[in-house]
Amino acid sequence: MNNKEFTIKKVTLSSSSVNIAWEDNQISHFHFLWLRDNCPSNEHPDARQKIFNIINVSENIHPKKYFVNDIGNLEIIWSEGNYHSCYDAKWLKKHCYTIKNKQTYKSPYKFWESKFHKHLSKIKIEHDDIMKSDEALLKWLKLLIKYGFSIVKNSPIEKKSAFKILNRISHVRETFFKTPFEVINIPKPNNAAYTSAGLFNHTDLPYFEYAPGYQFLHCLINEAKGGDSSVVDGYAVADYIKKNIPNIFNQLINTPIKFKDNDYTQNKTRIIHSPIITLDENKDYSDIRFNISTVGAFDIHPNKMKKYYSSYRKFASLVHKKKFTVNFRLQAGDILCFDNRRVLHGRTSFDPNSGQRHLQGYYMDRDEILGRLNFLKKVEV
Ligand code: OGA
Ligand code: NM2
Ligand code: ZN
Repeated sequence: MNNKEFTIKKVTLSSSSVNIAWEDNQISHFHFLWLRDNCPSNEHPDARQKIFNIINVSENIHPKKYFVNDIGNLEIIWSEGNYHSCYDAKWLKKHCYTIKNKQTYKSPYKFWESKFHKHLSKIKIEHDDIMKSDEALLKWLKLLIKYGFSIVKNSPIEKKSAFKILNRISHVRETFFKTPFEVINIPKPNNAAYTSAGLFNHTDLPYFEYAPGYQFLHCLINEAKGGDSSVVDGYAVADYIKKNIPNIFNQLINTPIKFKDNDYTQNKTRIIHSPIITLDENKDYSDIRFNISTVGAFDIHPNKMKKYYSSYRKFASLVHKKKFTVNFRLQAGDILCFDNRRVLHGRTSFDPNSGQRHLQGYYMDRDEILGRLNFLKKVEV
């Protein structure tokens, strides 16, 4: 039995839409073209992709006949081609754009600051639980969206062993650093990460047009003096700037700056211009792109340089402020997981002669996290 939410009380027609009054007193208007375009038989049953082209009907298409059938679904016989469509009432309600557009946007993100340090148990999750249960996997994915940050505890410490848990989500994003990339100090380093120097809070690979969505740093051993970790919620910083210094916020969302990589081991010179903060279609935060070590010489207009530098310096200063930084030390078997286009990360310098330090890094696209989450949540499309 359908409950009230999905039960059609009454159907009427207006000049361009089918209007449904539901038993829960909600009202939906479905445009004729929208209904014809979304007839379930338009989709290939196996390929699950549309095999109908909307330009094959006219803009004047309308129902010749419509009714609610005896199992409560909407049936329409169209004015063109005598075509018959049957719509599942539940599907219609769930996809109702009249209702959806009345709702105000609710951000999926929860911002955090330094104080979050006391609540890190919220974002910690056991390796073996994720391996064994889809429920734990779902919890992990939700943390990665909500906080953009999670620490997997008690993972094995064999080299490359993080592939197994990452493959519970999906495949990795390959880059020229290879997968995993080895975070150790090496002679003649081709990247600041491959030294024992401290790293300012940053997002990785801002010189890629499409910077990796997520990063996983698997700690195999951390026995050197120093090498402590820091993370900062870039969205929280952006939001602070938006609320407190809106003129600087406007600079940071509207001014593309140069990021570059000219790694001496590569035969590529990567150059990308992008603002530090980008927003999505809901004006929510989308990407933070920031790495002091990888900015090129700015080439913005001379009239704007001075003003831009003060915005840039403000951002750089806030992402290193105590107010926003969560500090901790990675332990062998931890996997530090974060949204690399939201959360900045850094480390203090370490003394390579005092003990060994080795992290293995992996990237994954946001598509994989979101797609897997939708699947496990059984989101209908
Ligand atoms: C990196 C990085 C952090 C660390 O490899 O990009 O930021 O703790 N490493 O070594
Ligand atoms: N590593 C760790 O953006 C960067 O160059 C950060 C990336 C070398 C893959 C470091
Ligand atoms: Zn990094």
